[in-house]
Amino acid sequence: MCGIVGIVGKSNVNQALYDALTVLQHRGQDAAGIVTSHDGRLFLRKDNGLVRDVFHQRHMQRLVGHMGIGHVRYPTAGSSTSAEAQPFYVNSPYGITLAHNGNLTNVEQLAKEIYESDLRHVNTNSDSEVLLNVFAHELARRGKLQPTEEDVFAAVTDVHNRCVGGYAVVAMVTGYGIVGFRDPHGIRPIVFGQRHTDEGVEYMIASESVSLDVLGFTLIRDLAPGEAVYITEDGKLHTRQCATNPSLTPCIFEHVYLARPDSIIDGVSVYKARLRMGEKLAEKILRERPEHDIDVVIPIPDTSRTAALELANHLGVKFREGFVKNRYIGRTFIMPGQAARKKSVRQKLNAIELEFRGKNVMLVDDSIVRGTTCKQIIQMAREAGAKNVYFCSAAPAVRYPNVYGIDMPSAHELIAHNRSTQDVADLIGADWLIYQDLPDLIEAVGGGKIKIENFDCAVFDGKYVTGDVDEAYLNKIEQARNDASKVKTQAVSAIIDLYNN
Ligand code: PIN
Repeated sequence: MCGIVGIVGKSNVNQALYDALTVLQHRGQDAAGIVTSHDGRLFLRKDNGLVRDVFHQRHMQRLVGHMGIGHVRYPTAGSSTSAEAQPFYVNSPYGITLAHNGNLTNVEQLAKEIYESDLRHVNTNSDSEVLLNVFAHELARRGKLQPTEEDVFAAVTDVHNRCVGGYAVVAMVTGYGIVGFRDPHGIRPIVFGQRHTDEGVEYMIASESVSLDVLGFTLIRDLAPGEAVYITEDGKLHTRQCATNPSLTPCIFEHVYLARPDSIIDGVSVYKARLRMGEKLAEKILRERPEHDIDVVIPIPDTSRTAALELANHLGVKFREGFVKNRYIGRTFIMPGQAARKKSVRQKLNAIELEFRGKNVMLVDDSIVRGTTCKQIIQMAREAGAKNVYFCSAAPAVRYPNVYGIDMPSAHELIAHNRSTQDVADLIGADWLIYQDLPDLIEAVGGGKIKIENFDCAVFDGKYVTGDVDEAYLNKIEQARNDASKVKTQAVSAIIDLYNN
């Protein structure tokens, strides 16, 4: 998962891009980048690290220009080098830079076409660089010295015809403008908005509406699935539907955990959706055990708080903060003669004993993925003296891998893959485990004021909306993710060896 932003302003946009990226930091902490354009030149800074660590005064001074795009990256399999930080750049045509959130499922086919037919070179393993080259090729094909909005939209149409998967994209055509577009299923989120300044109207395109709010932009709307928005350097905004068969099936997991609660995606408040998840869970608890003996509802910070609060309200049970999170967790240093050790949950979370001692506690988390963290948290609750530890997941069981750009483990690492609820309860050590039912989650997100009927729920039901994901594809990504984690382990051992020798 990643965060993207693009701004066409009336004065330098470097600070605004930086600020917007800090607001999107929750979408990726692995790498960050900004590119701006001024007088037909572009200026790029990108590296691994948090936004505040990647950009120093000297970098910001160089990032001049009234328009630019930015990116924060989440580590995904095979994308951990700084060469794969975004935005990516191709010089022809016009000088195009691109930042992408999502994942293309036909990347192998595209990479082959780019090399064999489009005669283009791709230098990394990133599907975003492939996407950039497809877009650049399709724009170049128009053969214009100066691209018009018609040319840009035609190129996006061709991108839709060639690329399959989830993608929300911002791309800058140096000296001309910024284009934003969303895949024909609208899997990943993208919005645009405007703000008025003395010099005129400025526009922002971003992954989440919260980055518009914080920078004083007002939301115009989400891009529709398949739609593109093109803002020229002099501030003219054009939109166009570029897909032939668009249909909205946004990723439901954005609402469960990825997005900030103060964002509004496709008209749905993430915060409200999470409140409704809590309400639905409470109803399920009351159906399963009308005579339940829950003494207290305790959220596992931070995402689950909203759902846990409403769950407690609906049960008429006390809501208490039982865990405190360390907001200033430090780095892990590898010392000579020591192996790298992962930070334990205990270093990140600490229990307030008086909320647990002698009580039947209902812990609430947004989801159970690997099950490793929640197992340790349940153990902590027991050590703090809980009588019974019950566990609620605001999302249904995560049973299948994600292929549209969320960094999730491969199937065999998912604790619920091929397992029943009782199996998972036993493995994590819960006295009672309640998962949200999928129809309830869909109703929680899509059943508010704005109705959305279809979502990408593949991690819960194994149905991939792009229709091209089969057993063979899933096996391939399973293998790739395993290999990537092996490479990582080998890299860590190599560093340790270096210290030891
Ligand atoms: C919570 C994010 N949330 C916590 C991510 C843990 C699964 N995990 C998914 C629960 S927050 S486990 O955003 O950091 O606040 O299944 O691997 O145990």
